[in-house]
Amino acid sequence: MDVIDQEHDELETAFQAKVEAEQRIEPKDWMPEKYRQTLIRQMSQHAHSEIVGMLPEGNWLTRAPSLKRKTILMAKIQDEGGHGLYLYSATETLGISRDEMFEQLHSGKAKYSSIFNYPTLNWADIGAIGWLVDGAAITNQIALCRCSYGPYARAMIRICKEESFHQRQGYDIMMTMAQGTKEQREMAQDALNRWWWPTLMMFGPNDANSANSAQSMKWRIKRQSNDDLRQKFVDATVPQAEFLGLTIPDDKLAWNDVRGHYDFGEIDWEEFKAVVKGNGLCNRERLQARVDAHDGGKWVRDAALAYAAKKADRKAKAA
Ligand code: FAQ
Repeated sequence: MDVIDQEHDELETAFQAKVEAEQRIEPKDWMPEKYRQTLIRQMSQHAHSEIVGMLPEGNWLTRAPSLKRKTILMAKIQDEGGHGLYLYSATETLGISRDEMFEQLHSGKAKYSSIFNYPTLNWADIGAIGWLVDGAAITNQIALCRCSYGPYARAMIRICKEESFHQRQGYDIMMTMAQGTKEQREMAQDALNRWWWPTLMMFGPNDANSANSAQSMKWRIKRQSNDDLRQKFVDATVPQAEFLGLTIPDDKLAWNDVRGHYDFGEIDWEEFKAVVKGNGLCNRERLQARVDAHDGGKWVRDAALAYAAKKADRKAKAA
């Protein structure tokens, strides 16, 4: 082993010891290149999910059933945009530019959550997204508040607080509809039928098929496995559905006294793979909307840069 290799091994051992001692890794600290790349992958995909996630809900802004619901939905969607911005900023601390991240999204190289490739067909879908999708997001993100990378963990704390409001606003819509007319109850049930399984897919493949989990758990980027988080979500959500008087569309769903958890049916992994590959119901539409927004905003970015250059020039001349 040459000196450089030995030094690298020592750095890596010290890094792992720091992680295991629950000390946070900060942007200027030494980190293994693969740790940096794993974080860039996960955090940028998370940021993309927040931004793309604004689209299915944005679809209902002009058709919200009251001014109050419209105001709440507008605030919720703006929060998601804010989450994207904190996450892009946190990812930039790892040495990748925002332009590169957008390029990866627009070229299809970077993924975003499969859930946002499903359509929002009726108003109850907005309730189901808040209740189920934000509910699943919080379950996953509470664990990420203890992620070993400081900027990601800190961003998650505020994001979780906001997601908790989102989950409640979704549940409130579902409650109103579940207690409403027969048609409203049917809309609420239909939304639950369509969003239940895609929500369970948000947690990713089963642990046995999760390519990144072992390493990410060792580095304490991930603190709980995909299956453990999915189970936690199911256990928390079943009583909420019962309270609404709605039926979860899974005939294998049953409380298991021995395990102390709900058993549930198998996810359609072929559907999951197809959506992640880009062949879901709305993949093309979602990506095109992002590309169009980016292209449409070019003149604003150009103007901001020209203004900054002009100001810097004036300052230099005055000095
Ligand atoms: N969709 O080895 P693993 C939200 C990919 S935010 C698409 O288990 P990992 C807020 C995965 O990237 C929702 N791809 O991967 C909101 C990997 O491929 P790669 C987003 C998926 O990273 C609410 C491959 O499969 N939340 O909802 C999915 O260890 C309402 C193998 O998987 C986050 O991003 C999927 N569902 O674990 C906004 C949380 N699952 O990259 C608006 C942060 C897996 O190697 C409205 N992310 N893949 O090519 C995570 O916690 C993790 O990245 C997991 C996946 C748990 C998602």
